[in-house]
Amino acid sequence: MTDRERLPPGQQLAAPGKWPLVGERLPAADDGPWTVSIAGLVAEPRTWSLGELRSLRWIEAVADIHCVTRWSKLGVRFGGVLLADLLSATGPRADARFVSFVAHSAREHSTSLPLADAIELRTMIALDADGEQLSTEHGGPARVVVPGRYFYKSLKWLRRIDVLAEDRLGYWEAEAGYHNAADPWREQRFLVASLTRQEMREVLAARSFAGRDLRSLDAAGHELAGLDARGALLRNADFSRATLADADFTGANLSNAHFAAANLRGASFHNADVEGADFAGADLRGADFRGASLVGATFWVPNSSTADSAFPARIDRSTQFDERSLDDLLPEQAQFVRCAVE
Ligand SMILES: Nc1nc2c(c(=O)[nH]1)N[C@H]1C(S)=C(S)[C@@H](COP(=O)(O)O)O[C@H]1N2
Ligand SMILES: [Mo]
Repeated sequence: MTDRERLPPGQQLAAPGKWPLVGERLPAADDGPWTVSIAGLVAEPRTWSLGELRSLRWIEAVADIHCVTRWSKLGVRFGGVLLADLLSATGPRADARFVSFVAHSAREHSTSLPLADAIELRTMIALDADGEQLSTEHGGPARVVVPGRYFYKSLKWLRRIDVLAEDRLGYWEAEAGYHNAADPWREQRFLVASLTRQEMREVLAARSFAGRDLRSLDAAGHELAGLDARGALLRNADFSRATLADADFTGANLSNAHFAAANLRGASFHNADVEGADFAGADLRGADFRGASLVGATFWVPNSSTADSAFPARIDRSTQFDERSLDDLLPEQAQFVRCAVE
């Protein structure tokens, strides 16, 4: 298969050799030698040290990473052990249906999968990537790797695997509305809006966005010039074709938001999270992206099939970026933006 064929819909390749960091940057404080345990609905709960894990049947598997914020990194060779091998050492009970992975991290980050899917997808506990020990920022000394699911199912700093009868939603699935099934080939990115249709109409009429949880808001085509949306949670919000001149999105979370063909002249995205957001066809003259987090953001779509993204964003010298955020852009996007701001 060519690289293109290996890219699920709406994904772009990260620059060769680059592996963006997403979510938590560090595990919780060191509390002694690292262990991984299996608990819950098993005949015999068990705990392994890192040395014991390395002495089990060792698996090398090449996996493609697909982040929900629209970047992919193909062909990472992970080394580790199969979840199935650990599970069979503990003997899951007949009523076991789900596994929940729990991290040794500040918020006890977790994510879950149906047990049958986890096994069928050849989920592994990875200790190595591309022949070296996993770095701490990427989940070392032990992370989950679930091939064939968005990467938020691949938990960093694995400490415990709970075997459960009922599902227990993970951190992103519960807090950010990420889709619990997470199949990149079906673009199962987001599930739920935080508001009802009626609540959305009220918020749009009142134009009071600042600091609110408005994820998956549908504001397509709305007239919202001068909007105050500072610090708002607007993941996956739809602002396609909206009028947002001079809108203030300072510090907002706009990850995977849609701004195709929107009027954003003079809008501020200062310190905002716009990872995976789509700005194709938007008017960005005078907009401010300084301090914004831009991994996976789109400013033009090669061979676009939708009218809203048929044209590249309007970017010129008056559009402000800083070097660090430009550096985060995926290669095709960086090239376009760097040319446009000259
Ligand atoms: N413990 C923990 N694991 C996590 C996360 C997190 O915030 N905490 N984020 C998830 C998400 S959303 C992604 S895309 C990947 C990112 O892994 P990376 O930073 O190695 O690229 O880790 C996943 N596992
Ligand atoms: Mo992610």
